[in-house]
Amino acid sequence: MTNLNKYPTKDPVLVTCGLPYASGEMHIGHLRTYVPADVFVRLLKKMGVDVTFVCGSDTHGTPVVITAEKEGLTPKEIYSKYHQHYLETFPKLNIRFDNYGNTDDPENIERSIQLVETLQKNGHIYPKELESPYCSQCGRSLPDRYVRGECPYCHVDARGDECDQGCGRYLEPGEVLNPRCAVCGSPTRPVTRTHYYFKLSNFTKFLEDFLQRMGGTKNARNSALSWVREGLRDWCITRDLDWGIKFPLDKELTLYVWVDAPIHYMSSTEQWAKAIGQPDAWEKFWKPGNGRLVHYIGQDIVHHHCIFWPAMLKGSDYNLPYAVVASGMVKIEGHNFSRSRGYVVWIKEDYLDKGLDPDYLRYYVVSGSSHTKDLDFAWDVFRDKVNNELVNTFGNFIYRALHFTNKNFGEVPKGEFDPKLRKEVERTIRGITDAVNEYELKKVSDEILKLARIGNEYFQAAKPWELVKSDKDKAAEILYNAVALVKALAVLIEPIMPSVAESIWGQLGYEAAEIHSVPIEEALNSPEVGSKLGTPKPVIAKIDDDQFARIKETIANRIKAAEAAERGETLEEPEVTVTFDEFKRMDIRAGHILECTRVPKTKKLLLLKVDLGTEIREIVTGLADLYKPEDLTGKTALFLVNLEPKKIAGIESKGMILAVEKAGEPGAWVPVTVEGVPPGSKAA
Ligand code: B3M
Ligand code: ZN
Repeated sequence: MTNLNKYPTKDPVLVTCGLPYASGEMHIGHLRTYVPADVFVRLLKKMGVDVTFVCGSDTHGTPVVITAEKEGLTPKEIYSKYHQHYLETFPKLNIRFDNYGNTDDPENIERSIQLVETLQKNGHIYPKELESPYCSQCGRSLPDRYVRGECPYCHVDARGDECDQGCGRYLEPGEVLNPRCAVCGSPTRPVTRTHYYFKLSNFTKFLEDFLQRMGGTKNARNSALSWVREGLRDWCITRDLDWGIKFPLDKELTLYVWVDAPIHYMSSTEQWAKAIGQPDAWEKFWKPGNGRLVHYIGQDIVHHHCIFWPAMLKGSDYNLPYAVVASGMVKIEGHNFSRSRGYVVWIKEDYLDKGLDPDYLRYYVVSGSSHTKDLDFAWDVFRDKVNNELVNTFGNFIYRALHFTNKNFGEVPKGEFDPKLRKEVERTIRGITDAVNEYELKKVSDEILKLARIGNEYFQAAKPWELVKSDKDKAAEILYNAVALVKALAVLIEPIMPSVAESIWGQLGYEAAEIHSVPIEEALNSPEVGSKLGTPKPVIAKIDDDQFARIKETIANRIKAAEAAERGETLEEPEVTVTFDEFKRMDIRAGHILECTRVPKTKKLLLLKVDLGTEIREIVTGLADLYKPEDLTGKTALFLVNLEPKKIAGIESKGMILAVEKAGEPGAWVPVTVEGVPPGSKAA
């Protein structure tokens, strides 16, 4: 049996979210976990629970190394860039962690080493020879995502550590059949080396008991139980990879990323504890006791969180997860999420930069599907949800109630909370509490929308716009109740739409930001007669038709381009014209390349010292895979010299060399060189 009657609780609760790999930008798939987790945290706060919320960027492992190689940067440069991106983007979505660190932080390195050493001391780690794939072509070992092959279970093409297109199983190194190098495609040869294993098989009995008690969603518990019953193999926790935390028992090896990533939940809590000036406060969650660990994750990483992680914690004498909440995945317009096929929604580029309100997306994610089911994101559905559910049902009631009351009374009119309506609010709060206990937040948005509907019907049936002429006291009574419902809606919607709730709270005449700390019971306290109201204005805006059409066009073009690329074609770029003035703004000049050197620790970058006649500039260019420094030194080429300066690999680059791409050979760039012109000569 799982725990009954879980929330509210006096026990401290730590909520964590799966760490995004710092190797790409945030997309809507990420929100499937982060938004519900943030809503859950805000709901617990409203219920008076002592809750802390931590996360961080995952900076190790092959996802980061592979991206670094592609972009010609070091792993550290890559993770710093994307870590910054996540740090800035979460708050813009009203997702507020109490701490957001990263797995390369010193606290995480220290804690990971401590944990591994404890596991070793407790007899859970042993060395064993492992035969794993090596690529002679690339001259390296192929851990995890560097290798692809056939899944030994479902026989679909899989990557080294996970059957990503088939059964979704976690795969051990050396396990894929007919392995080939994911970078160059060559078949591999096996090499033998001593690696270190975690004695997972010793934890079989423990896990079977633990999982039956563990809270959270059924999808997590049930799949984990079935893996335990299939039989657990020991887990290889080291990798032959240059990037990551050095393995304490053999410094030539690196700790597998899936060891130090969840440990960051602990070190992120330590960082939070330090930041609030109570360095021991992390222990109330992580030392065995009554602290509750609640992990929000995607269902693709259940194995790591329900098998490896509790066994690691048990084996190193820490507290165990209280609940694992696993979400379904996100589809885009009915298609499986795929960057390469264009089925993706980038949070910054496609949503925030278009000026769309983050709260609407939060509402979509929460209300769009049951937590453990897949969520389909479709732009038309998005618009309908905003324009119908949010504007017509929720927003309209609030605006009409406040606007009409303000116009006729200028303050909260005289009245008493109708017991029938108050009961509806009580029922809504009960429904929300049940939803929290089931980790099923769609029920929260459904309950709130239902209450808004009740408000609309009440307003419509009582016709205060007529009463105000015939029976002002009666009108006052009705409007008093309408305002009471608005107040309840503001309190209850805050966890899902924090900014919208602030705006309503301000219009009710309260200090707007206080809404975040108002307890849920405040929804039952009707407003004080005679208190002043703020200026009413609509709290939800309809999605603008023109803007919406532009968004859809961008997305449709992206999908078309991806389909064309799949067929090996490039789409004709639509004809774009620039005015002569626009052209004149570009300062293109001949520059003499005095010096050319490789940028250390990068694969693609060259640093040029360029004589522009009046000055010598540093310009970074990504041509190192095509040209040696001596190929470019001494040449005179064309440069755009008034391009905005940009830091590349820590160097301020002021300008760009012009190059042409050979027709039919994507990526084959030839610099535009000129002869017989002195440096600084201007092109037009
Ligand atoms: N960095 C991202 C993923 O596989 C991975 C999560 C780590 S959680 C400890 O979804
Ligand atoms: Zn499989």
